[in-house]
Amino acid sequence: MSEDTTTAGATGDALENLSTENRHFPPSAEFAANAVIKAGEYEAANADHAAYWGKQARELLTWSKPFTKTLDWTNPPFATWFEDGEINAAYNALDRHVEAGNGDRVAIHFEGEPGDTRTYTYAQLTDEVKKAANAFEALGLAKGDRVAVYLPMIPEAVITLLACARIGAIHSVVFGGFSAEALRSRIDDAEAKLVVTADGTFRRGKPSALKPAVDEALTASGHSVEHVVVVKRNGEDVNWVEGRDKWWDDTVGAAASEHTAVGHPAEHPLFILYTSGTTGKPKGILHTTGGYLTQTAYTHRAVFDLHPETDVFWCTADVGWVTGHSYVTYAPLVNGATQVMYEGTPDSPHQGRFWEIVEKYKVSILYTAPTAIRTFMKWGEDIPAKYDLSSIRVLGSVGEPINPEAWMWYRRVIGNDVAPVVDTWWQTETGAIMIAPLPGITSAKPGSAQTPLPGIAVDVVDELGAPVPDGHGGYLVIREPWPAMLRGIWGDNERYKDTYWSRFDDMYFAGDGAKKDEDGDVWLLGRVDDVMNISGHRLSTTEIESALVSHPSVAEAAVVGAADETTGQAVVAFVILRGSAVDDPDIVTTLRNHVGHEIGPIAKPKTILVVPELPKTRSGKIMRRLLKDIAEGREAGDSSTLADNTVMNQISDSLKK
Ligand code: 6R9
Repeated sequence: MSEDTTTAGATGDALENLSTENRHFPPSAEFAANAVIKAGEYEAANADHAAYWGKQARELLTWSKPFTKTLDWTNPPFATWFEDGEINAAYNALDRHVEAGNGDRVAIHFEGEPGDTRTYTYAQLTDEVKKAANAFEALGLAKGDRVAVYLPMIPEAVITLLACARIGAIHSVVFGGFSAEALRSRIDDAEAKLVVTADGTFRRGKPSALKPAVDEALTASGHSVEHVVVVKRNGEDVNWVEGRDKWWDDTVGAAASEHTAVGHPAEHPLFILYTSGTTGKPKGILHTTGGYLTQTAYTHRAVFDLHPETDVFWCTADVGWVTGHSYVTYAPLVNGATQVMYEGTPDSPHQGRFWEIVEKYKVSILYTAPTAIRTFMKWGEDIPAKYDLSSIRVLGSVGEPINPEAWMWYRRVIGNDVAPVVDTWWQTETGAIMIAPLPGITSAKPGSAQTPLPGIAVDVVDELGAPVPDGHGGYLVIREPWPAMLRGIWGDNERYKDTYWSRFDDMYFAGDGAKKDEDGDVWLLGRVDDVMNISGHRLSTTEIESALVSHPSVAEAAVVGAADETTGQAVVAFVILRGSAVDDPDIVTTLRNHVGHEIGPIAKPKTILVVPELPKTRSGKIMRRLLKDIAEGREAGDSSTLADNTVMNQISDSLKK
């Protein structure tokens, strides 16, 4: 880890705050007595981790061919789980619940942003997925083909993903907030044959288009896409390419609802999901079927104390992120739960929308992100106070560290001072939750994810890979393979080894800083690399820098994530302009829009500072640490290793003007 990429400053501050945290919230006797996972589970798992996961795989899933092997780790870092078994993910999420007599149970309560609603029972959702599977096959899609999915949060997103899984096609969801450019690079990398999209969606009461980005992404010749299936959602006019484009209603709508699911090998790829790394090029994280389904289903049940007959689960994540894969598309349905799916933003048409939805559907388990919680805090507690939130039983948090104050507010205001809060740490790469309290067992501590789940071996180590003693901080690692672990980076095994398995011997390096407190509980402290976390979304500093320098007016750019009260971090860019751009009064707006066009609106810098120079080491590395000091309004720290030590003064002088 080079000096300029660590976040030692921020980590140090976080440690200060944590040392004063001594509040504890044990489960009530009643909660503990009715909990799905009871005391003794860690011990049961510790006897033999692989055997424990084998037991979960058999109990939670239906296999068309039972496996005889659990873990194979003879070729690290490439693991296989349940390798000789066969399973169909869609059958597990759908058909088997109908066959078991639960076809009338609601699978999805959909709430559109404009207020339109749809309800799908398990029987209805099964029919829709079968139709989509038939339609996709009729378009020439076969097992192993890739499908790019560029959809809003509407039921067709879940239907598309499950239809792909059913026929063994590999989905690659691209978040609807990403640009045509980002979509194109992901389509090309995975060589997708089909794109599923919509005319658009709604954002804060207005139609917002998606199809034009697909058209733009497919203008270049030589791409792999044969067909584009378009869901009609907002009714706006769209361009149409005859032969290539098909309306969802004309293809899926017209298809037969009979379709037999066959088992796929447990290690058959289920999906690719691109995520930002420390370099400019996003990584296509590859997940396979059996292990992924096992751990997502297990964690959904254990961490949220799911009782599928009575609970109503709502995960607010978009399907464009891993949370929307694991805890919207797969786990809730595999577990036969009833869930809410919401298309829009929390403030449309008013700031009480989330609580209105909780009241309307009697949501009992809510899973959202700290950035949303901090926004609700800012809006004030009189807003949730207007709604009946008494159905809430368990509250989950994911995406970034949750500060103790937000945790306390969440529990008190949304959880009526009784609902356990579970802070869940995991990553696109881990596939499923890895560290979290178990609500019927753990005495919860505000702000800490606390304990690796049964069967998961997490540790915090120092620079050299030695475990740190309790009370100390270091790097978060995972010591053993786990069922939902990524199986690689699409098309790039070397990068997989380099990124995750080369920093420490025989350990997975997560890229996060962490601390063990005096009880041995784990506290997450944020990234230790060049990955930023904006509202729980991962963005790479390098990727945004590349976007900035691709503009003709920019000579050089450096990007940092600066602490932000609401979004956790905010993107701050320092740019050196070329020639006459210096006199252009609109340059900042131009550059923000350029980044929006290159990557997507979420990547637009909150602040762009025009500077004459950037601080660099003698080897030419930008010292982001110093820029971060400026961006966070601090006196810049030690700059003795700069190649030119007048640079920091030049920068601060230029910013005063
Ligand atoms: C699920 C998801 C992963 C990165 C991860 C870490 C941060 C996620 C967290 C958390 C502290 C938590 N992160 N959950 N940090 N506490 N409970 O968010 O996946 O988008 O891949 O991001 O998010 O830094 O490394 P992904």
